[in-house]
Amino acid sequence: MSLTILKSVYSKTIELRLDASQPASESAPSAKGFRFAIVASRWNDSLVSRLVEGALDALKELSADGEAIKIYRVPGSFEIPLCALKAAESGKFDAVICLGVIIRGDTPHFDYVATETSRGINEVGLRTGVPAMFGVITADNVEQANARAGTKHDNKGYEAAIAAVEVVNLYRDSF
Ligand code: DLZ
Repeated sequence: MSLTILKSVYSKTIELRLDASQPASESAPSAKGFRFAIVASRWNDSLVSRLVEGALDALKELSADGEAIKIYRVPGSFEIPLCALKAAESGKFDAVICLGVIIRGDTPHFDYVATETSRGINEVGLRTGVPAMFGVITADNVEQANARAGTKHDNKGYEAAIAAVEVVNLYRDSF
C-alpha cells in the first residue's frame, strides 16, 4: 500500500511516495499458540465493533485459536490503558490489542482523551514487556473514522492484530 503526500514547498508542489508500512515478511507469521486480549471501548460503538471484527478476522486468517482470544469492553478510550495493563500483568496474554474511536468535538476534550489513551497504551507495553497495540482511531470527524473502520488494511483493528502477530513472533524468535 502506498501513500501519496502532496507538499507545497516555496509554492512548488512536489509529490512524495511513501510506503505506508514495512514490507510484508516473506511468509505470513502465524498466530497459532499465542494468546491475545482485545480491549475495546464502547464510545462510538458502531465503529469500534467494526474494529473488533477486523481484529478477529486478522487473527482467524493467521490461524489463532478461538479460545485464545478474550475480548474486554470498557466505557471509553480513556479506560483502555488500565484494562490493558491488567490484561498484560495477568500473564495470560502474549499481546494486548487496544481498540477505540476518538472523534474531535467542539471542546479540548478530544486532546486529553487521545493523548492519555495513546500515552497509556504505550506505557503498558513498556512497563510489562507485553506488546500493547495501538488500534485506536483518532479522527477529526465521523467520515475520517469511518474510512479507518473498513475492511482489511483499511481497518485499524485488522492492522493492529496483524502487527500483534508479527511482534509476538519476533519476540519469541529473537529474545
Ligand atoms: C467523554 C468522551 C468523549 C467526549 N469523547 C469520546 C470519544 O470520542 N471516544 C471515546 O472513546 N471516549 C470518549 N469519551 C469518553 C472517555 O473516553 C471516558 O470514558 C470518560 O471520560 C470517563 O472516564
